[in-house]
Amino acid sequence: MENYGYGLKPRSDQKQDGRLVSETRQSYQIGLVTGEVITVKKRYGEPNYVVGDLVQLTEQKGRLVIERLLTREQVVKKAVNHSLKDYRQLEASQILASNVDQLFILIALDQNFSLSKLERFILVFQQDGQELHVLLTKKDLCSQVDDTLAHLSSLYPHIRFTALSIFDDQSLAVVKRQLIPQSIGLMIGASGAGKSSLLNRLLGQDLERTEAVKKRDGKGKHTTTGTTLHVLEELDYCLIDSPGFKGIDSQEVVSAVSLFDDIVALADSCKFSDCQHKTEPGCAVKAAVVSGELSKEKLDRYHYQADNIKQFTAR
Ligand SMILES: Nc1nc2c(ncn2[C@@H]2O[C@H](COP(=O)(O)OP(=O)(O)OP(=O)(O)O)[C@@H](O)[C@H]2O)c(=O)[nH]1
Ligand SMILES: [Mg+2]
Ligand SMILES: [Zn+2]
Repeated sequence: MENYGYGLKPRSDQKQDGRLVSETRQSYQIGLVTGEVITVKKRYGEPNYVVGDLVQLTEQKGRLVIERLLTREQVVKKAVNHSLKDYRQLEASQILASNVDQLFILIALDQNFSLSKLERFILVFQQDGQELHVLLTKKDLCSQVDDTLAHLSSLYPHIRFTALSIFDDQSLAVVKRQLIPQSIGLMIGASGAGKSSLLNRLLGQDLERTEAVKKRDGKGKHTTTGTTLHVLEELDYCLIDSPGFKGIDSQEVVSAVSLFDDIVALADSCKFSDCQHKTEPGCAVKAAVVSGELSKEKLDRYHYQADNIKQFTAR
């Protein structure tokens, strides 16, 4: 099978399609079926386009411009940063990327690793129609990789966890095998998690800038400032690098089901439909902990997230 650029199919009717690759204040970079990337000027009054959008181009005064949006599905919204006081600032352009088939959440296995942060990423970002992978980066900095993986997999057996290091070719090969050809993947995670480093290793060249984390607190320096789609030619894959999140709150309702499907199912049998599984009588979830069907740790994790996420819903 022949590979075409940017996941585009050639059209016979003279129309030219493009894939939005990145943007600056004044222009968009658009990938073409030929593999070429062109710059098109933003036009006053046109809608906002986002990385991953499939667009139709048209010639105007001898230059290509975006005529219309063709496909924007499977969008990933930006995490909300509540330090932004201005609501309009919050509302502006909430989409991080579109047409995302596979979502990669990156969390570093360094001294800042936190189970609750990992859970929050999954709860906020997992959605139907997108394959989720959790990549535990910097495994070379962790002395208990196997124990951590075993613990995570026992708590959340339906989530795919992969530990990797950019210095370990074998783990990079595992990641490569996860990339479904002719699909688009998006990497998200905190600053310093190693998104750009992984991208560079998969590309085989350093196209994204990377920077050491701060010595003081081990946090990243917000090195990547824009969202950019890169083509991994060998794998016939588009991978999007994104800027690290400052916080991971959501303005939308966060459902328990992506992480706590077992508790959601058990809750159907609780006496009260709004049971919190704390002190209520007739609680099927607590009964399951007593019988050993559900681990106490899993219920503790559930309570922790339910108490800390503003718009948490038990379904
Ligand atoms: N030890 C170790 N360091 C790594 C690994 N992956 C990335 N790093 C380092 O972590 C630091 C941050 O990596 P980046 O790739 O810039 O992180 P990022 O997620 O792109 O960060 P932002 O662009 O700020 O969101 C760099 O110094 C990398 O060299 C790894 O597997 N092991
Ligand atoms: Mg980066
Ligand atoms: Zn209950």
